Amino acid sequence: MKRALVTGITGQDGLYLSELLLSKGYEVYGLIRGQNNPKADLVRSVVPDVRLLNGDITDLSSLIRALSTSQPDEVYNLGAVSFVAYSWENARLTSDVTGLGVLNVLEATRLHAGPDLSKIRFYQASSSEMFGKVQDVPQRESTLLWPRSPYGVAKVYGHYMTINYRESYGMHASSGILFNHESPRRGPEFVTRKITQAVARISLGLQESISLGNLDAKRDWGFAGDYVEAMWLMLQQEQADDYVVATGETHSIREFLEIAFAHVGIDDWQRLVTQDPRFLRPAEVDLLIGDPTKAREQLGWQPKVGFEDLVRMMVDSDLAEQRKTSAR
Ligand code: NDP
Ligand code: GDR
Repeated sequence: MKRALVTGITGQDGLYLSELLLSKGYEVYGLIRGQNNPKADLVRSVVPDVRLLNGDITDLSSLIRALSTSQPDEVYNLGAVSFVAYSWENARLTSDVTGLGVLNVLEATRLHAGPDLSKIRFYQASSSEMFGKVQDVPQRESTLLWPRSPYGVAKVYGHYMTINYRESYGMHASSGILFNHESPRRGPEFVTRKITQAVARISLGLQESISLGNLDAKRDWGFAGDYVEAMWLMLQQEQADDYVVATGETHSIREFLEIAFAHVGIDDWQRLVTQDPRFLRPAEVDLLIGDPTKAREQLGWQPKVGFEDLVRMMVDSDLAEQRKTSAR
């Protein structure tokens, strides 16, 4: 039986990845931080077979302890301060967690493995946010990185440190440059879930309108359940490498709004959306569209859920959740 250690277990991807690994027969250990993490119950209810270990990716000794307890064959580093807007207000914290945290996990893994480093495979959650002010359209593995937020800068550090551990120590360390991926488990601070929650509430008469920032930004949105499969596939390859994981399609926030509102029978959605400068960013990433050719050809990976189905899945889930909450 293979063993995996997953950081960021309480997040969207941590939950989907654990479900995938458990379904493949892995023993899964999840790193959870804090004295009394409010999301521990969520993890226990969604994936009760995951064994939770206390630790924080900013704390090297907690990582060494987690590695020693779990003895993993695979380490997936998903833990991060992941909300881009928050990263301007907390640039130092973001650098410590999203940037230096990667170094800690790499170093703890190297120290734990000792001379036989090849026995552990490592995955780093890199991001399309690293492309920022994009230098190629579409963006691919070789595209010059030009991050536009403290989050993006921290991810670039983690990305290159992962490559450096591969090149310096021969570590099986892969970096997945994942484009935005969403699901009913997406945090409500991200634009997709903010919209689908509001659309559900507006259609049930629980909310009047939604306030947003830049509606013209374009993203390459896929389904998180599909993307965690690519993470796993990367660690099953003989050679570690870096891969863009994306759908190859891009859509604006406006298009997302249009499909979400249409799904609940509202066509004149513009009257329900207000723009609030508080949600604008000091520097925006205007356009993301990935070229997933390498992942398709080398990993045999492709997304299964298309954009419109993703939007509808999220609205349906929020409708069900809101109905349940308002019936209480
Ligand atoms: P989430 O924000 O849902 O989850 C982030 C996770 O990181 C949470 O489990 C959080 O734990 C954990 N975390 C935060 N700080 C620390 C810390 N100091 N030590 C240990 N864990 C910590 O993110 P996603 O699941 O969406 O994303 C997973 C990873 O993939 C992240 O690294 C993100 O940056 C990256 N990524 C995400 C993309 C996306 O579109 N979703 C695209 C590209 C990359 P807690 O609950 O305790 O806060
Ligand atoms: P992003 O996701 O920054 O791409 O990072 P987010 O959903 O926060 O923003 C996407 C785009 O929507 C615009 N936008 C708004 N965003 C939010 N959150 N709230 C609003 O009200 C709003 N109005 C407009 C933003 O300006 C932006 O252009 C996500 C995270 O998961 C990162 O961790 C990950 O690395 C990248 O995706 C790939």
